[in-house]
Amino acid sequence: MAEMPLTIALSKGRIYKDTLPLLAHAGIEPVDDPVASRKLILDTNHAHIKLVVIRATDVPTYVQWGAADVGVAGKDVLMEHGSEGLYEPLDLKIARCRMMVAGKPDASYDGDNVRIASKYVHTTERFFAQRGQQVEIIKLYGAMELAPLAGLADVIVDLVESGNTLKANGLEPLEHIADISSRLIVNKASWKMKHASINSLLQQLEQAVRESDG
Ligand code: PRT
Ligand code: MG
Repeated sequence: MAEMPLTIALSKGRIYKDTLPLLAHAGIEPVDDPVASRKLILDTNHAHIKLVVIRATDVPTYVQWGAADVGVAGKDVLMEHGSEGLYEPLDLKIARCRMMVAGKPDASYDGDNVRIASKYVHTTERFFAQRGQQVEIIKLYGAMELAPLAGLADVIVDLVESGNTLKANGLEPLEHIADISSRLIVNKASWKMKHASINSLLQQLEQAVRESDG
């Protein structure tokens, strides 16, 4: 019996790089390199398994709509996108960082009328609403660190790994919001329809994570 086709959505960059060894552990290897080939759909060593390489923020959308059966997405992206139509069965423990409030060392952001720049507008809104603070959120698409320096915002909400980017711009992490890592996500209908192959992939990835998370 031919196996049912399986599409896996990944983003280029650190998620792709860190997911490859986990997939290899599950016996899945891409035939082309997405950077060299510029292909968006990559064949693998299994005829029925394809990888699609898309923007990190688009991965939950592809999986939610079933255009990909499974995907790998950062928890930051998932918190912002919401989990409709998705299961999140496995923490892959890759691409780890923290979501933080950051700003100038003397920044104050108590009370209302605080302006916060971020690409995570929903997550930021929820975080401050939970402690009863109504803030003004300015949506940015990149270079968040510039916002406090340019007087656009009092503080930012962004991802911090080493802290070097903040430091290079005279900013500091001020408050922890969430620990971030990448998660395996699965389309809910695919989970039912393709249960055998997705479950076997899940188990192999689980084992790969256990072995690499020493
Ligand atoms: O194009 P776009 O930037 O929107 O997305 P992308 O495809 O480039 O995604 P990518 O590769 O930047 O990030 C994919 C995922 O990696 C994110 O969704 C996170 O879950 C995870 N991740 C882990 C990070 C970082 N660490 C990280 N350090 N994503 C981004 N950063 C950035 C951060 O935004 C800041 O600009 O790195 C800078 C901080 O790093 P340090 O080491 O200087 O603190
Ligand atoms: Mg990026």
